[in-house]
Amino acid sequence: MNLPRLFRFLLVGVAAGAAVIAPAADKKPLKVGFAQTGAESAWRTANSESMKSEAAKRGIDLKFSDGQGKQENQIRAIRSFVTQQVDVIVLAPLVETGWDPVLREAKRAGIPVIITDRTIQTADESLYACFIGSDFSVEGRMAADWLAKKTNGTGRIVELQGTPGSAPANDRRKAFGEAIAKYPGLKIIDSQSGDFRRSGGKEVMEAFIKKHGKAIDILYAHNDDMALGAIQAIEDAGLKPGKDIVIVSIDAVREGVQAVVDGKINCVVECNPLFGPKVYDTVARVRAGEKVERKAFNKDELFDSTNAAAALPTRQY
Ligand code: GYE
Repeated sequence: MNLPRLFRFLLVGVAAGAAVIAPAADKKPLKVGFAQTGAESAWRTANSESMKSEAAKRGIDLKFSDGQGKQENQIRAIRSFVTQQVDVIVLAPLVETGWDPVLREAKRAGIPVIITDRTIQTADESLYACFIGSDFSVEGRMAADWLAKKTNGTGRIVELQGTPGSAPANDRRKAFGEAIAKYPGLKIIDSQSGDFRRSGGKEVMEAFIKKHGKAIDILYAHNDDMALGAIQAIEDAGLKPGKDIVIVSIDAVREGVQAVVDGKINCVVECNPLFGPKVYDTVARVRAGEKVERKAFNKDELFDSTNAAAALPTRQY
């Protein structure tokens, strides 16, 4: 028996003994460790806020770690959650691979892990309890289908990818590429990462315009922040976003939907970040040893000129 497990074993023994004399000991707040990727986008800010405010509402003792866009920081955070003996670990994994060793450490310590937001690739599915987030392949397909319809299946596309190696960048790229392959007139002429950041979107779009000039008909951005950065680059080049270049992006943060209303983005596919309540419901169930859905996907919509203005006042993020 390793040390953490022995410690937990003793704790359970002590708790069981204490329960006889002090049943209130059971009321200890749930301790949850959340390893967040960073603060790269408006989506991320809304997601962190949802996780924090919902924890406060439920009296959960939340240990929040901002990974600052580095996997090694997230790995360190998980290790510290194990040392702090949290009840459940929640991980929003920056990238898809490289989690097995640290997840094994959590498993050995008997601490369940819930993966949220982005999926991971692992050979050992027993390393996490479940996944909660959006289906990025569906989002990529929704963007492609909308585009194919609006452009009659023709146009030269530049693509702004998210963080390299992340599930949303991988899935949004792959699903979009497969969907537009049905339209021989739609071609991706360039594709680079803007790291899901507004500054990245602006820089890469400047480079695209320098390289391809007027040959760009369409921009597909893996998130709104990069699209908003790119809009600045497009306007700086004397072009009209939404007209000279058709823009499709993903997230539907308030500023993104506003840009649709303003005619600068043509379509945003929703990716809802407000799943704090769903995560903590699941934390409680996992903690109680109940069976939970292996993969729970949020339902996402799409906004364009037909419905953005009506939706804007009710956007929550
Ligand atoms: O689309 C992007 C954020 O993982 C779904 O990460 C999330 C993505 C989101 O930075 O804005």
